[in-house]
Amino acid sequence: MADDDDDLILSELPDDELVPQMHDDLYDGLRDEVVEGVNILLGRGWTPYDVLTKALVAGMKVVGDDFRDGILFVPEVLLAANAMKAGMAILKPLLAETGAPRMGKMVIGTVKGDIHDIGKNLVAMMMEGAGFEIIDLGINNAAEKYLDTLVSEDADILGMSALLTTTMPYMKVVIDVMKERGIRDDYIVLVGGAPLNEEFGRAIGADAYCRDAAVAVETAKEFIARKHNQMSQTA
Ligand code: B1M
Repeated sequence: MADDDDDLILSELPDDELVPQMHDDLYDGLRDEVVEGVNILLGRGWTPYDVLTKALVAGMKVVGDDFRDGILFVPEVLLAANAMKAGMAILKPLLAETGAPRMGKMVIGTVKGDIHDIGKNLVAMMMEGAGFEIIDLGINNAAEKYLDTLVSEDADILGMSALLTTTMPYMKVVIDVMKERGIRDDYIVLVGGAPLNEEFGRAIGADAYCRDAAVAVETAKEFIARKHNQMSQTA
C-alpha cells in the first residue's frame, strides 16, 4: 500500500490517522512500525484489548480479504503475520496481568495439517488474561497430542482452532477419538476459526463454537460455572 511516507512520524499522528496508518503498516509487513504504533497507542492510554482489536485484528482483516482476492500472496501475508505477532507480543503480558482469579485449565492448539496460529494465540492470550491457565500446543496437532495433554495436565477445556476448510473436519476426528476412549464428557470442547460456524460446531459434537477470542472467554467462563454448579449439586 503506502510507500511514499518514509518520513512519516507516527507519534505525531492523531489516533484517527495513526490507526489506519497501522493497518497500512501491517499490510506492508512493517514490523518495527507496527510495534511503534502499538506502543504509541498504549502510551496514549488505549487499553491493550482496544489496541489488539482496533489496530491489529482490523488490519489483518484487510490482509485476509486481499489474500482471498489474489492481490496478496503467501510471502507478503507471512510478513504481515510476523508484524502482527510482534505487536501481539507487546500486548500479551498486559492482557495476562489482570489479576483475575484462576478459572480453570485449557489445552489449546491448531489442528493437524494447519499452520495458522494468530487467532489461536489471540484466544490463548485473552483466556490467560481472564484467569485461565493455558497449555498451548502450537500448530499441526494430531488427536493423540490433544488427548495425552488433556489427561496429563488434568485440564478442563479443550480448545481447537482451524483456518482451512480442509483441516476443520479434523476437529471431528479428535472428538470421535475422545468418545472412543470414553473421555468426551470429561472435558469442555470449544472450537473456533474463520471457516467454522455454530452449525458445524454442533454437527461435530463440540460444546460450543466461538466466533472470536472474546466469545471464547465468555463461553469458557459459562461452561466452567456450569461444571462447578453440577459438582456442588452432586457433592
Ligand atoms: Co492462510 N488462508 N493459508 N495463511 N490465511 C486463510 C485462512 C484463507 C481464508 C485466505 C483466503 O483465501 N482468504 C485461506 C483458506 C481458504 C479456505 O480454506 N477456504 C488460506 C489459505 C488457502 C492458505 C494456504 C493453503 C495458502 C497456500 O499455501 N497456497 C496456506 C495453508 C498452510 C497450512 O495451514 N497448511 C496458508 C498459509 C498462510 C500463512 C502461513 C501465509 C499465514 C499464517 C501465518 C500464521 O498464522 N502464523 C496465513 C494467513 C495469515 C491467513 C489469513 C490472511 C489471516 C488469518 C489470521 O491470522 N487472521 C487468512 C484469511 C482470513 O482468515 N480471512 C488465511 C487473524 C486472526 C485474528 O483471525 O485466525 O480467524 P482468526 O481467529 C479469530 C477467530 O477465528 C477465532 O478467534 C480469533 C480471534 O478473534 N478463533 C478461535 C480462531 N481460533 C480459535 C480457537 C478457539 C476459539 C476461537 O478455540 C476455542
